[in-house]
Amino acid sequence: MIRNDWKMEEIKEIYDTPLMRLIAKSHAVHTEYHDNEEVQVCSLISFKTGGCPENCKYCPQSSHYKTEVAPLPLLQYEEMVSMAQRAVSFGATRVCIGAAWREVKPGKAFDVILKAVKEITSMGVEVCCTLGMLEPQHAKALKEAGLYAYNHNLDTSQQYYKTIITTRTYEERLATLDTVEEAELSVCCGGILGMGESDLDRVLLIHTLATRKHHPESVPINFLIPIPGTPLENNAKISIWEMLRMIATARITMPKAMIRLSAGRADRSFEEQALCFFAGANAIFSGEKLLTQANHTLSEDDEMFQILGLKKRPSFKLPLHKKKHADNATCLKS
Ligand code: SAM
Ligand code: DTB
Ligand code: SF4
Repeated sequence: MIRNDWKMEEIKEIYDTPLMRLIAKSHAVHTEYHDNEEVQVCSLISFKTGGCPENCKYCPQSSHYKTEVAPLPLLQYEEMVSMAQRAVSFGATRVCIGAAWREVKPGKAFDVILKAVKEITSMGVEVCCTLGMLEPQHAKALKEAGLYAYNHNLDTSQQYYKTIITTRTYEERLATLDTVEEAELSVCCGGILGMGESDLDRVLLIHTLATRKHHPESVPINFLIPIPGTPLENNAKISIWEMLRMIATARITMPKAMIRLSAGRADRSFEEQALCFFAGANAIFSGEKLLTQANHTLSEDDEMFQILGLKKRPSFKLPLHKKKHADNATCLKS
């Protein structure tokens, strides 16, 4: 059953369940709603890299910190299309275009994105964008260009947010999520672990996501990549056990969502990733680079898929339960 009325205490209880019991439960939920041998592969394209006016303490692209990531010229339309073609030829069924912007503004750069969204959608893959805050007219333009999803992370709990970012508010983030939903775009929204937040902050983030009227269709769970030059450069790596608790709790509370094992995968072994998939993660970002940071190579990921017997999830596939209903509807009609 899909619930939107989760109590904080219930989510905390799930999060605190003895680990083996927790992942057994989340695996069962995963199996009920998804093909547990399928993992969606999404490839990232950074249209606008670096020079961002926001001060997110974790981010290599913020202009507030001196990091190795120098601002780059905008990508050309042709470059984006050929990057997408390459990713699709390697099995990606979702392509996400990112921009280090505070918000979308109308103009030439946005027009290039709209054109690329149209062209990449015509390749038969789900296209996602992550461009910062959105006004309704921009969401509408993206939808009209064929955009499937929009990524906009809450990152952490409302209470911890202010210690990580001060150039925008949690409320602004939530407002953009509403705008995305109103434009009938699929919502991709998750967070980051390892920024110094408490277990309670993690539970609160899941509570915020799992009590939305509609759960996000995609929940990226990022693990902090500590970036030299940012205030979080010395943060400790979080343990696999904490990763599993977060993934399992997200899976149990939001059964239909795609749980995306996102940043911070590059220094994790096949064994660690296997546990994450078992606990309910069913999507990854593939390609040598995320937006600016190194990722596993394509051949490493292929080897992992082969060892674990995983297959790449086709695009536009619904969770099993939704599919059951869709099939019933067809039966009734025919
Ligand atoms: N500028 C847009 C925004 O902030 O919405 C989109 C791009 S932003 C880079 C997308 C997400 O990447 C962030 O919300 C954050 O969750 C993740 N991210 C950025 N830097 C990271 C890091 N060092 N480690 C882990 N995740 C990171
Ligand atoms: C998300 O939650 N993680 C991805 C995607 N959505 C856009 C981005 C991760 C970025 C990691 C740092 C970098 O490569 O710059
Ligand atoms: Fe800019 Fe997004 Fe990085 Fe924040 S996370 S500094 S908004 S690119």
